[in-house]
Amino acid sequence: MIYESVTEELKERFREAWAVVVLTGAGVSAESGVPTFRGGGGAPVWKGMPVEKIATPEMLRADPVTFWEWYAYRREVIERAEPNPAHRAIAAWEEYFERLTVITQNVDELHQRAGSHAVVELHGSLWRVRCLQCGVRSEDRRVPLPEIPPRCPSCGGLLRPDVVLFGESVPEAIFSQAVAATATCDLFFVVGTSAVVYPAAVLPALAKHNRAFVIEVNPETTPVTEVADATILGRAGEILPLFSPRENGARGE
Ligand code: BV8
Ligand code: ZN
Repeated sequence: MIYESVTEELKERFREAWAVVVLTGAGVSAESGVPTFRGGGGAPVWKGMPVEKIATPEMLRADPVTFWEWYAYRREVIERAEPNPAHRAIAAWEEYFERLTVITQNVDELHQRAGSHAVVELHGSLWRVRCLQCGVRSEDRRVPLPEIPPRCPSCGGLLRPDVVLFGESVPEAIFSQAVAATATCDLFFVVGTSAVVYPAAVLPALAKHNRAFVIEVNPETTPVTEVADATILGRAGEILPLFSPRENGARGE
């Protein structure tokens, strides 16, 4: 069902919920000035290449300079970006519900910067790196990077971002956390994702199967729209703050 605004009925669903999951994609960071992948369906993101081509282990091996130019660019954009009202609204919801889990496809850590604590990073974080030589994983927030491609401080090996590239699997422990939260929630938000990338894209259907109420927030319809109980056509930064627990005070007050 398509909605142009947040109705009283949807606010009632929000107030009544106990265990909430918010699945987010690049659209939740769009109003922070972080470019989306434009529907995840083939639009070029860097030097004419779509995300499906550049965000691959093949690209990292074949052309580490071009691969890392794109990630260095994204790190610079994200470092300058601030969480927007969508990230902040989701963070504020945490104290209102018995359980609130953010499952994000994003690698920008803007949910954490907005104050969210329970964040499942399906695709990792571009603020962590891993050495291809010695395997050491570490946090790396240097902007700009001292060299492209960056090298491991302890063994000089090539570093890679600690993200899940296309063709790589989401770590089992991470995905089962996402499945567990999805299978036991009564309200499931899908915010700012084109829902074409798997396995993240199976989660809305799993939520529906577990009889959660599914609310999609996106300026456009997506494959989730036919699964969702409500698709609110709008920008996350405008829509999410309208579900404000503030009005109702914390539960039980
Ligand atoms: C796996 C890396 C296999 C980190 C990402 C052929 C070959 C190989 C694999 C496949 C194949 N065919 C299918 C696959 C599987 C593949 C896949 O799903 N491909 C798709 C394209 C068909 N999946 C994988 O490869 C996954 N792994 O399957 O492993 C396997 C299986 C078993 C055993 C071993 C191995 C790995 C998937 C993870 C890939 N890594 N990122 C990084 O650098 O970011 S995914 C990448 O695309 C992004 O990270 C992001 O997560 C995703 C894009 O999705 P969205 O977040 O939805 O962003 P998008 O731009 O698409 O959409 C934005 C939306 O926001 C839009 O709808 C827009 O309308 C909306 N919007 C805009 N503004 C706003 C807004 N909404 C609200 N408010 C606004 N203001
Ligand atoms: Zn190393």
